[in-house]
Amino acid sequence: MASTNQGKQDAKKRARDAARMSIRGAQSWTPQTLAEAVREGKREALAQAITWVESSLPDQQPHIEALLAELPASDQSLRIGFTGIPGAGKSTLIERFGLRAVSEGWKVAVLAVDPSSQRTGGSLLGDKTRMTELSKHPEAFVRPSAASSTLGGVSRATSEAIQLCEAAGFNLILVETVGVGQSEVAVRSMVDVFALMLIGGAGDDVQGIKRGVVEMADLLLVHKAEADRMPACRDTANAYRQALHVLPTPPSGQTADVLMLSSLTGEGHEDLWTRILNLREEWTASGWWKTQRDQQRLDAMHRHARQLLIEAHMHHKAEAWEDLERQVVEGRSSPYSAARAWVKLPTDWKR
Ligand SMILES: Nc1nc2c(ncn2[C@@H]2O[C@H](COP(=O)(O)OP(=O)(O)O)[C@@H](O)[C@H]2O)c(=O)[nH]1
Ligand SMILES: [Mg+2]
Repeated sequence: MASTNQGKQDAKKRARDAARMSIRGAQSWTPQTLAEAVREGKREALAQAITWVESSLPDQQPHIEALLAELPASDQSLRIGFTGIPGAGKSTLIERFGLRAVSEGWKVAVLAVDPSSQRTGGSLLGDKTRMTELSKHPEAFVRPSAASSTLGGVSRATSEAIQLCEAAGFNLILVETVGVGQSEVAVRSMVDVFALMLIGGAGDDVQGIKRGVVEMADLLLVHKAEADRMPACRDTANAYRQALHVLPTPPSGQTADVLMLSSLTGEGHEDLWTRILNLREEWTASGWWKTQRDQQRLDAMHRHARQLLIEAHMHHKAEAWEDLERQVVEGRSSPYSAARAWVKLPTDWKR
């Protein structure tokens, strides 16, 4: 038993060392040299920096902190989140939307959050191939989902990835997230404008749309509105327009707009772009733009604190965690007492 444990420990240590090597990268970056290269807009450096912030290794944290301290987010950027079930057409829309933006001089970064990617082995992998034109464009940067064990990890990495992209000079940040649970909430708290994508004609139950998600959205996009799908899309759009009237007024003070669009024909894209720029203008004037960003910075701080505490404890007390889990499963301890027992263990706890 003891030797198996020892073997396990050795394997874990080897895996940790390998992870550390790949995070530091082939070049031995320091936070300062990496920050400098990101500021110069070097893509490999930006990719490497995002890999750093995705790391949850406790001894990487000081490097990450030093890196982020050198690279502040920008107040001049525009951050837009797109959510919707798989197949709603998010990636297709983002590619078209992004290409249009670069043609107008924006520098576009696309980030994806997919909490299901661990289970499916990376369901967003196809996106990179689908956003083929955008990912090849010199004024764009496309980063597929980080595979992380927890949603906390994915979202933490994403909010920092936004900051890094902005420091690298990207001023339009597009975040794609699969609408399958908490990821929408996480992404909502990172973007200025949040769009929910619907497919015309499909029922709410099919679309897996929850009222909570509709309430978070600034824009509802009835997608794939073209040709013989138009009547169904019109019905869906009208149904949502009516439903929105009975929902509470969102904190922005503005009821969400419902737009119909197709990324096949491009119909409605002009309207979407105008609507987003109008929202920015209106919310800047009303003060909501700044209020929302201030609140988001505080949310991020709280999220980090929770995550760092858990990670720090897990690093030192992983075995105790497993013991306590067993006690809970076997009914020898209640979930609450087990959690308390774990938190109260000293960090230098040894079996
Ligand atoms: N008819 C139609 N199909 C579309 C449109 N946008 C995307 N699609 C198709 O819908 C499917 C899913 O698209 P994708 O962008 O991968 O969806 P995602 O999973 O939400 O990212 C693909 O087969 C696309 O070609 C559209 O505007 N109209
Ligand atoms: Mg996609």
